[in-house]
Amino acid sequence: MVPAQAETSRKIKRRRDRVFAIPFSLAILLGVLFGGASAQQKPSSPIHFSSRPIDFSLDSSETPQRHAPETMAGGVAVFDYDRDGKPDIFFTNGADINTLKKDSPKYWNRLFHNNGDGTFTDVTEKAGLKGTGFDVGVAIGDYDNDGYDDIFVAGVYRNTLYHNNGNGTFTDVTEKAGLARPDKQYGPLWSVAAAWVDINNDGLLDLFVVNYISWDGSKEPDCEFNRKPEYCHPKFYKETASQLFLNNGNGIFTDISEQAGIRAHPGKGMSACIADYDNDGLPDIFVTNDKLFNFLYHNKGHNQFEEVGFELGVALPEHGNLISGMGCDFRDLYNDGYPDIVLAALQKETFPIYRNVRGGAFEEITARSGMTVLSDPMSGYSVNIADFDNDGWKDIFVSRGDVASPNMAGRIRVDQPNTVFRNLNGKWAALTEEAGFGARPPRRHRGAAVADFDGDGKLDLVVTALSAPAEIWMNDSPGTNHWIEFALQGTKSNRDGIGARIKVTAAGKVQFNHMSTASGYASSSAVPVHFGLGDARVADEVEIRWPSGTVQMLKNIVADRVLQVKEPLGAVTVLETQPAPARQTKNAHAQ
Ligand SMILES: [Ca+2]
Ligand SMILES: [Ca+2]
Ligand SMILES: [Ca+2]
Ligand SMILES: [Ca+2]
Repeated sequence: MVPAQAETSRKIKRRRDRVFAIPFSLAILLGVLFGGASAQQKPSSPIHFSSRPIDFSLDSSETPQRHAPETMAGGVAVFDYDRDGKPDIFFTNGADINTLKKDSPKYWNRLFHNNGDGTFTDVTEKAGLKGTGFDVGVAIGDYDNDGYDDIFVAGVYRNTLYHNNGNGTFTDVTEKAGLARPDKQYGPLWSVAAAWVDINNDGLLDLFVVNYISWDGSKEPDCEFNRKPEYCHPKFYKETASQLFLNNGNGIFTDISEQAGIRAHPGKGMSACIADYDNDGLPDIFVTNDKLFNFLYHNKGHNQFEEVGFELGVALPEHGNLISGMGCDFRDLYNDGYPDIVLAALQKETFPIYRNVRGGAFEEITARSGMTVLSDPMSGYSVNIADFDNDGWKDIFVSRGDVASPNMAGRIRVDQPNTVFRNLNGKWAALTEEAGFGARPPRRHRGAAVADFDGDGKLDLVVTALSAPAEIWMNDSPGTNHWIEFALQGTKSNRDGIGARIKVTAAGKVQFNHMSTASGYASSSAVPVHFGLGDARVADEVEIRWPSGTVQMLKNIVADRVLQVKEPLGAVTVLETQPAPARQTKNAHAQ
């Protein structure tokens, strides 16, 4: 870099720093700085994002030795830790790979408070969330039902449960909760992800922990590319088993992995996503594995699961080859009431889509839906299913990038841009440059979470990338479609309403979603359940089936707002909300 260029880039950096601190509306006007669409120049793509900076860089301690955890970091969560109605951001971060200690602030996990104007303030130190070890995944859930969402962090050899004290601080309660014990069989595990799920609908969130491979940094296998160390194929490492911890309700968890039928299935787990695929009222668990078949744990009740991946057709893609299963999401793409599965994998493996056929089986429709052709050249980590253009059809965001180190850049595309796949009634349009993702350099993207950061009803994204700044993508899609969000409050059910299934009928169209904070790679999105409504200004009928079994009906719900919904105490209730006089954006209530 010649000095003149260096000077220019420093100036640009200073300008960017300033933009970070200025109000959101002005930042939109200056959006052209980031290559996004300016206020004058409306994007033509139906789904479009503009880049915003945030002062976090993921540091996984990349070394020339290429230790496996270095390329698997980067979980991120969105959740409203202080209950001010605006989703905040928590990033996990690495540590020194040799000591597995965060011996520098560059390795700290970070909590950012959402100021509401598109800017975020780092509140990590006050919150007590710096962390201690090499962290990877994060799962958000209010495990003690006190109204404040808590944080589970999955890491290499050490997981952490942080209790949210409700005053902006968190306490590490891992030991007390019984979650700090090394596994009897496997010893210290490398956990990459977790999911909060109330497996027995007793109102207490249980914890499913996804463990990856058996790893010892001092015994790393020798893998090379062009005579340089390279990250090894997972076949060089032994499998480990996932874990299921039952919430006893007194702040203590019991490991029931063995009795529950989870332990009998060791794998190389990468992510877990949750849905009740057969609509029997019990949440089921899908687990992706790296170069192994996927698992689908059917919940049989009484804290028992059976693994039905092969039986139901989700273990492998139809070509029958093992793929590098990465992140997943498990939601209804076809508005038929049965949640479908999407997972990300590496190039030449495609991003498989399994369509749920009335709860009894899954049909792989990757090729038929056009996804094979679109995703074959891509590598991806996170999958997040959400309706980004509010047309009533859920789209698929994939954070892209390869597992390989930059040394392999001559052979494969290591750094990649992100892509959103727009749902065209079951077919897909891959939007990359069109969606604005070319505004930032391609990276090895990892974790991703979805939230409406600025309250405009358009779902935004936060994405991490290895050895690079995190990315905020503000949704500035051009349409004026309507939307509604449900912020659930369980009473008999868990406070977060995780597992609640919502059916919305608007202008004769029916759609479904459910509350789950597990989506993406190592990531968690703990936000209200979002529906795009297209032209409809009113949701005519809303049916909420709570995990307790309570069915709640709401009628004539005016769109374009977040509706706070409390689980009623009666068995079945029908409530109508009066249409609001003017277009309101926030804080309507139903009970
Ligand atoms: Ca709590
Ligand atoms: Ca089920
Ligand atoms: Ca859509
Ligand atoms: Ca937004």
